[in-house]
Formats: sequence, structure tokens, C-alpha cells
Amino acid sequence: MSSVNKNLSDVEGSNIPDAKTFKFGVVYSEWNYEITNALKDGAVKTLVQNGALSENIIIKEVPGSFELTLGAQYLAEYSNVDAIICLGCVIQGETRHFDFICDAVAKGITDLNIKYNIPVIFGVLTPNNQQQAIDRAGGKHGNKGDEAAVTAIKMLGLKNSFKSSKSVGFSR
Ligand code: DLZ
Repeated sequence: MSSVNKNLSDVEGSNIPDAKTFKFGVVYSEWNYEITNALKDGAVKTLVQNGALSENIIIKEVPGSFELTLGAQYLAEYSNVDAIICLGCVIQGETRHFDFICDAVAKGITDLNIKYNIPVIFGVLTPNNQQQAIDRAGGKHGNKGDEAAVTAIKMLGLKNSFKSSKSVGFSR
């Protein structure tokens, strides 16, 4: 999905459930900290704006985006969270390092969704350069952290819509 003409934070009017009863994990990378810290702040602000209690938001840092998967796994195992938001920024370089990190973290996060049956959100920017990252971390294209938070809440709303059906039992 191209975001060239889209402000990623423009989620007004979309149907976002109340996040008051949910516990969230947020894991973000130290690499490109100026960007990832802004993504984290956007995500936390959006969770709170939609009803989440600050004490129900567990925030953890990992060294780089490659470590987001294991950081998220620790949150799922040890913090009993309902959803996890993974935030990173991998800037395209001259080597294939970019591809390896992006592929690994995308696959790792996808697998965690299935393994734990909770939403684990892929909030990793993969820009060509620093300016594109700034544009998506509170700049002219909004804040991808906001979007990741809204996605987490919406997926929990979807999960709850199944839980309320009496014929289905949930272990998590
Ligand atoms: C090594 C590396 C490089 C070159 N670039 C980035 C980047 O742009 N964004 C990011 O989040 N992490 C980067 N890393 C670090 C890796 O994610 C990882 O921390 C190391 O390879 C150690 O596993």
C-alpha cells in the first residue's frame, strides 16, 4: 500500500473499539531511535486516546528490528498482554542487510500472531531514506505508530466479536 498521498494517522471516523479493558505490549528498536521513539510515542498516545490505561501498556526496547520478534515473544510469554505492537525502522542501505532484516522480522511477527493467537502488529518502517522515515514518524504522512495502535485495537475488537458467540471457547 503506497502512502504517498495518505496521512497514515488519518483514522478519524473509522470504527475503533474501546481499549479500556485490554493490556498492550509495545516493543521498539533502538536502531534509528529518533524515528522509533516517535513511533512509540504515537502508538502509546493513540492507545490512551482510545481508552487504554497507561498501567496496562508495557513498553520494552530491543537493540534492532531483527530483535523485535523475540522481544514480542517475551512480552507474550511473560506479560500476559492481549496484543503487541512492534515498532522499528530499517532504512534501505547499499547491502542486502536490509532484505534479510525485513524478511526475518516480517516472518517472525507473522508467526507470533499464529503461535499466540493474539494480534502482533507489524509497525516497521522500511523507507529508502531518512526523510521518508521522518515523514511517517510524525511528519507529513502522519505517524505509523498511531496506525499500528489502531490496528491492534481493531483486531482485539474482532477477536471479542467471536468471543461473544456462545458456541466458541477461547483459551487466550
Ligand atoms: C545491523 C543493522 C543495520 C545495518 N541496519 C538496521 C536498520 O536500519 N534498522 C534496524 O532496526 N536495525 C538495523 N540493524 C540491526 C539489526 O536489526 C540487528 O540488531 C543486528 O543485526 C543484530 O542482530
